[in-house]
Amino acid sequence: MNAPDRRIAHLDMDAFYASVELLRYPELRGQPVVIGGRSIHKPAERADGSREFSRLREYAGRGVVTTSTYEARALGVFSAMGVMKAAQLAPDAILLPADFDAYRHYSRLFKAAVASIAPHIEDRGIDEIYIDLSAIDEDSRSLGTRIKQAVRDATGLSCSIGIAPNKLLAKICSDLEKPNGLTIIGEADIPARIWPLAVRKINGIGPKANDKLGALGILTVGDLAHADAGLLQTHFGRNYAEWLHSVAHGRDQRPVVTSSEPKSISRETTFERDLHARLDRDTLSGIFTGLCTRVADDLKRKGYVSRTIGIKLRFADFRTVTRDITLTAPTADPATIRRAAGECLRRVPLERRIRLLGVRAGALARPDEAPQDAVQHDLFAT
Ligand code: TTP
Ligand code: MG
Ligand code: MG
Repeated sequence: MNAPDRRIAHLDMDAFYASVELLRYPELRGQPVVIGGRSIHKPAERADGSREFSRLREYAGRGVVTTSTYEARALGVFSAMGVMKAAQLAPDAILLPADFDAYRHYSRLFKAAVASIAPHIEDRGIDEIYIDLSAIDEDSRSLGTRIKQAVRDATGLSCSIGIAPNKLLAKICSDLEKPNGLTIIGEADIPARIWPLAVRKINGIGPKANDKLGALGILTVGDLAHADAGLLQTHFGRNYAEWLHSVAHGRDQRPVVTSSEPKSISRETTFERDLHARLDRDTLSGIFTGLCTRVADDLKRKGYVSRTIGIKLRFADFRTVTRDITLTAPTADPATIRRAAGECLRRVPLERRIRLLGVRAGALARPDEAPQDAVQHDLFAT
């Protein structure tokens, strides 16, 4: 059973990055627009003040689609698809580079707008939150409508909200009527609304579990709810089997955790062509320093210092390695991060060409929580 008095909302912004771009370029409304270009794809301003946009068909490179408008999705273009592939499906779609500062700005705005109505919020990333509505005495439809309006007033953007007895169901529901959805379900609606859905709609059933369930003939949440407990245990182990069974019945007790702090801040980049550690040394070094600077900027902007610096490398053969290092004192200083990341890099054999490079700052703390005695130099513990 779910606790009888809980009412949880999940709110997710619609086509978030793309929608923020449409605020800036309203003439693109109604068109297929894809976020995923580089800065050269920024629109050029003509003499008469109108803008000239890049089209997908002009793109060459290995970038992926970050997100797309619903008009682009109708043409088959979705997040994580290669931009070149997307260009085959929608050559005339508009291509724009990402502007993370703008997205972070609107992220803060929409969260503040929700907080003005319902302050019990769990931050789940740039465009989504859980909201515990249990203490608010107002019916779900009117409250949900009011929150959506507050988000629109503050940002000009639309979102979709699911309201349900718990986080699991709320998350599923916010997706059911996207975009601009408001989906409200109670316990009694589970068979009709949740059971027909594919099992991968459940947050926590990843591609592997999804495939395994499929092989057992378990395709929908309803199939899962009615699956034999012994069969599930045999294939998934006791804990996961029990979890599968309970989520299929829409049960979830997890609380809405108000101040969720990020565990790490990272930046990574996939190169236009695979780079060689020695032959492309200068290029690599410049990119590496740039990543460190961006991580340092992110830390400062978000108000954190970090105690572990790590790197990620993906080679041309897609093998991925990571290394990290613990500092003796936390930092947000780009030079310190660059030196620590350099230490990590020296611990990786670099015979193969490199496809992707990333820098991560972990073990985050607020500067005022960090010990003040260490100066930000020569901090390497290892
Ligand atoms: P999502 O909420 O998953 O997607 P969305 O807001 O673009 O569209 P939807 O209406 O379906 O919610 O992700 C939020 C933002 O995160 C998205 O606008 C861009 C970014 N993102 C990535 O950078 N890579 C990804 O693979 C995905 C899925 C999203
Ligand atoms: Mg979204
Ligand atoms: Mg989201």
